[in-house]
Amino acid sequence: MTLVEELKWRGLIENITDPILEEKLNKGGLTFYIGTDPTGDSLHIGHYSTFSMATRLKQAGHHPILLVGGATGLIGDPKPSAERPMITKELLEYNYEHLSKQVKDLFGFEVVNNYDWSKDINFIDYLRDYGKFFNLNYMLNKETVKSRLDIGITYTEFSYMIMQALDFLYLFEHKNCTLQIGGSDQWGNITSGVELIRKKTGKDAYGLVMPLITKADGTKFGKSEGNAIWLDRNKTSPYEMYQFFLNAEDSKVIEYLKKLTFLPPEEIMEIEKRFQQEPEKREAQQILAREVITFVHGRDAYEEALKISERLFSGNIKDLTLDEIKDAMKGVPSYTCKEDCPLIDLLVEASICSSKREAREFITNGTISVNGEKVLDLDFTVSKENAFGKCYTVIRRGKKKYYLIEHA
Ligand code: 629
Repeated sequence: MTLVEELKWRGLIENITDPILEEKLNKGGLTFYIGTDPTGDSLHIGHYSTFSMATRLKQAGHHPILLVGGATGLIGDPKPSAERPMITKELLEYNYEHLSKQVKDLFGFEVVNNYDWSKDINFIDYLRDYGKFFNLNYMLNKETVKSRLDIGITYTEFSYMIMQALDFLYLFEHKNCTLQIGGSDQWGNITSGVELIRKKTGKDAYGLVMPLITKADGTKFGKSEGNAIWLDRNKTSPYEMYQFFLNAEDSKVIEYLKKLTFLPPEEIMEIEKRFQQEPEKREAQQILAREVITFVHGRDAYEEALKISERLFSGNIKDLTLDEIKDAMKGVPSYTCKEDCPLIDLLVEASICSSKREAREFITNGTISVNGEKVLDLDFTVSKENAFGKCYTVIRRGKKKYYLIEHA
């Protein structure tokens, strides 16, 4: 397979600005860039999916530049739903530092900041040197702007595409960067740059966009219980990430393997065959989790996540350290217990059971375990003394439902 054939097979190309780009991609040697705005202090799995494309191109002999938008982040890329609240310059700087470090550590790309070349452009020159190249009808026809016309868009956000176009022109002229890539939501911004370069220099530059990854119902991929899956392990632990991928939908998991991992096509096809025969084994999900977590957090973190997951599943919770328990219990329902409490009462208070009658029934039929041990004694008391580290009691109802009791 050529590079382009492989990218198509993986479903990573939604659109390109010129068919000739395919040849250039197969040949190697292009300098290209992808940009991100420092609107948060960490990348999330959505960014990972597009940045890993940059890694693929790098592996095929192209040179990536990662732009972190110290200037564009101050303006805000218009999103279809509403104007973005402006973030302070201090917060932007804080995010910038974290993001650029994260990208360097994770992907090892050269990082540039568009603030460096945008900050000194004076307003009159901006209108004379660049504004003249942007026809209003052209701008109004861009998807992002069109979708905002009825609800409203400020002049500030309306100007965003010009800023991004200036970046492309700058990198074209100063770093011989001839290609910009991004998710499909970036098509309008990228084509603005291609046009500007053509009008200003008479030369060709190219754009490539990837489809945005979705769940089976078409909604955004990368959230668990409404929270984003972050690449910063202090915001999303490797174990949480493990659970997220383990729960990938059967109808989507092969697509995710193609788009998010670097496993060679033959291997993915083999996994797909085995998966079709025994989907209940969830082997494809396990491999997906292994590959992404190993890339993002390293082998050790992956193995620890796996260990936590296996011990929770088999009920061997006693073998986990206090930190691992904390990690594992992030996001499970929790309840703070002020003093030692009969299990029956606690089950109701912590909403683990709906009534004392139900609590009694669950205990008697062996559905409830406390800190990894089945409890059949109706008079059992949950105590701080017997809690993990005198802090946490873990209650399991049935095979999978975990609850965390914190002892105050
Ligand atoms: C200046 C800023 C540039 C080029 C790009 C940019 C950022 C761009 C943007 N990107 C998204 C982001 O910052 O808003 N205007 O969160 C995000 N991106 C990765 C993918 C994306 C996109 O970082 O392109 O499609 C998500 O997968 O939404 O000169």
